Amino acid sequence: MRETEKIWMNGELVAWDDARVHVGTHGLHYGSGVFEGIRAYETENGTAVFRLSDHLKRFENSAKLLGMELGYSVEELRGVCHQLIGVNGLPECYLRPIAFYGYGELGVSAVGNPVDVVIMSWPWGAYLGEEGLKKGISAKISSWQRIGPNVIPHVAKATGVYLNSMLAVTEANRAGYQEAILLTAEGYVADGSGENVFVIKDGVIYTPDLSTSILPGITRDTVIQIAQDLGHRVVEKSLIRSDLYLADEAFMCGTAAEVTPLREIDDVTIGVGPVTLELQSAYLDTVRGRSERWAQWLDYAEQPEPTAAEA
Ligand code: PPE
Repeated sequence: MRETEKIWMNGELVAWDDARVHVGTHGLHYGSGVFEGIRAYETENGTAVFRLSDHLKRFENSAKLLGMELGYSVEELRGVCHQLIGVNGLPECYLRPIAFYGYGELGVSAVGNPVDVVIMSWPWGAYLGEEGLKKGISAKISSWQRIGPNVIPHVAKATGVYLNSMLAVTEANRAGYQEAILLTAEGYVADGSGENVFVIKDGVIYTPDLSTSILPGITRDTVIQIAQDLGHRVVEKSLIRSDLYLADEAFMCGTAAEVTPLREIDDVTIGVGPVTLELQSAYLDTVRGRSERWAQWLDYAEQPEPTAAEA
């Protein structure tokens, strides 16, 4: 990862190298944390963070599901994100808020442990490669099942949950695929290791509904709204692996992955289709502030006051 100047940690801006924790940190031992992934894009009117408040509300909900007190409001964290973008001077970046049970007691119960809250920002290019965005990626249905709603709340973007994703994507990468798609214990299509999944069949766009063990993706919600606005029919329902193999088109989406076509699933070629490319370009126009229709989703960094010479 590319280092930047500062990291915000428990209320203070600290130098990148000084943002450290003790090895006795609860979150390190038990994965007891929650996090977010947010992108800020360069637009004609300066840097804009995409759906910042929605991400921070999900952060707050994730913490609530773990019984964790963040100690900062959404509005306060929003201010921190803007401050960090300013001090790190990045026109485009990925923001990573993370909160975890800290150093206090060890033992699985988190009662009495302090909570550390941190926000990092750094430049992060195309998650699945520039080539992946254009030509699509290959994915493997994982032999690992996606965690169920009564295992760990899948609605929470919790750090420990990502062991599930890590096993799946590592297995897929070792087998020569770029991503993994996880099914639920019942065999329904859930998520990629870090993305939501969509298929297109006979002109209709399908994606697993929120009661399947998926992360309620903000990009998923964005894509659904954009697609409907463009006149497409979007159906949220349970999908099985055959729906993937028989799809006319398929894609994955997420903050990091944006809209990435699924060119191949297991050994079935799907290719890259027109609806996927239409949605990808509409999504990129939206996040880069080129679409008036969705201007409400862009949270612009404060513009510096014009200097006397410019005014
Ligand atoms: N499902 C999973 C399992 C997931 O991790 C993500 C985001 C999504 C769906 C899409 O959610 P959203 O970003 O709100 O549209 N994954 C984040 C972390 C990736 C990582 O490697 O770290 C992300 O895209 O930022």
